[in-house]
Amino acid sequence: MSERAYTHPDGSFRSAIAEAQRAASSGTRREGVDPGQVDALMTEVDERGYVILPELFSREAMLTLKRELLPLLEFEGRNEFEGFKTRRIYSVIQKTLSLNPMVEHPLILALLDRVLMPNYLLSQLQAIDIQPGEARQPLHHDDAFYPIPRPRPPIGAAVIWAVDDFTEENGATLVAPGSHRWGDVPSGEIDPGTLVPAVMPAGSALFFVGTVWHCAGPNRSDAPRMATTAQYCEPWARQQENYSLAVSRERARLCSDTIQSMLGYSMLFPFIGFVDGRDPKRLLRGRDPAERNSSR
Ligand SMILES: O=C(O)CCC(=O)C(=O)O
Repeated sequence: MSERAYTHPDGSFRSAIAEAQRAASSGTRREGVDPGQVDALMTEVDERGYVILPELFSREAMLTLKRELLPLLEFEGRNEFEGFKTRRIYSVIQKTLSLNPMVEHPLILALLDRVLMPNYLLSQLQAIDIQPGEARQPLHHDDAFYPIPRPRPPIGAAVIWAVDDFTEENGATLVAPGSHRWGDVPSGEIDPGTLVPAVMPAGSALFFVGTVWHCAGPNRSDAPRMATTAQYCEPWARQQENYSLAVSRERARLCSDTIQSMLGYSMLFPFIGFVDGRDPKRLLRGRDPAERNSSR
């Protein structure tokens, strides 16, 4: 995906900030990540809107993760979108830190660095366990709730991690290749026959930009299909999960600096995200200025 194509063309304030921040971060190299590999993956993302990253975690790691997540899967979905035969975990970081290595996997961060502005945010984090007999989820693209007409740059990006093997039978995510370039299309006009299942072994990741149409496939197998998913958004966009309320400060302190930033303990300088006129990360280091003032 060419960054240039997604640069705001009007020379506005926002554009100037974006340019300055991109320039400041252009020297950033994610530890252990080959920039050539990222270039090649981004070529695929540019062409199709998504890319599969095989086996970033071991099958054993996924089995351990599954054991951790199963007791937290509390309720069935409440509508067609959540899936009436699908169980989800929300507010994940408040409940377990076991998804953190996925959220901040270096290769994922290296891709996000190319798609979003620095200090991008975590928008939501979930586990999704699709039970046998579940129907296909309604088609959607993840940044559809930002009311900005398409075609346009993505406002977010997402990763779906296969905790179980993803197969055509058990509900592998279905993606519409090239749909990130579409204008505003009613979902009913999309031919389901053109959707491609993201078949991948456990521990693999499907990375896609927020403009890609996709959905969970129907689970026609006799076993559940577990995934985790992290969505990220531009630092100027509102997060879907309200992390300042969903994740306590004590819990955020247990996270890495990167995840703290993604939860919202960061700023898009100079004016977005401040607390008491300064970087909110101070709240995790010292005393809360709101507490200080309210104690007077
Ligand atoms: O579980 C999947 O494969 C996709 C889920 C999804 O796209 C969603 O719930 O937004």
